[in-house]
Amino acid sequence: MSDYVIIGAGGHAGVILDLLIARRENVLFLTDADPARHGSQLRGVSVTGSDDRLTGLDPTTVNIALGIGASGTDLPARLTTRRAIADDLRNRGYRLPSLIHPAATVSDGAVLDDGAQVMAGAIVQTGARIGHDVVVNTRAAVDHDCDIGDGAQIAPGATLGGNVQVGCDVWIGLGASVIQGVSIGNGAVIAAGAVVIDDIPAGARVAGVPAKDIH
Ligand code: JB2
Repeated sequence: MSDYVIIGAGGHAGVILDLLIARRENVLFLTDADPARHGSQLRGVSVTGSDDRLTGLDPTTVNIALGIGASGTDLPARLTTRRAIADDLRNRGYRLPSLIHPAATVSDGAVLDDGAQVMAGAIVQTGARIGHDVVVNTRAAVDHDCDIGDGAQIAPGATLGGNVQVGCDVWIGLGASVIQGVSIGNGAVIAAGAVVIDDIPAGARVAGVPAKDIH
């Protein structure tokens, strides 16, 4: 059992807290930038204050779990900000271990970088690389030999075929599908339910079946 502090106390943090409890880790407290959340509790764990609550904690003994997710209104900027928060914590000496829910299926032949999070029901197949601070959310599937760039998020129920290359800070929306072998450039946003059958350039926003540019 390791000690953890969760950064953020909204929806994503609740899911991360559940994951850590399911793994029988010890969550000391949560922090949140919003003072309105201070003093509240999630599953009996206190939201004690903002990130200055980390001051005085020994980074060699306390792990950090990033409990901030992303929403549809401010993508992909939110993903870049989230990754900067994680990097700042690493620069201050904190560890952000990769986290796998016990009800996820991750191949021994997959590689998860620090800060990667794989939620309940998700599947990560052999040969896949899941980058730093990536979220493979509930029931998402990442098939063999996919490469998921740092900070990307695969929303619940999204499906990637084999050997899909996903850039940094890419958002793949709820239930979207990406056929095998496609490349998606950095910062692209794939809308919920889209079906991607061609390469997507960096920064593009696509939606529909098959997915088309919506700029
Ligand atoms: O730098 C920060 C910081 N920035 C935002 N430090 C700390 N400690 N907290 C920060 N926050 C806090 O994260 C905000 O004040 C807010 O309380 C929380 C984000 O909560 P919210 O529920 O708005 O979103 P989320 O990021 O937890 O979840 C989103 O992304 C998930 C992937 C939602 O869209 C979820 O539905 C989605 N599953």
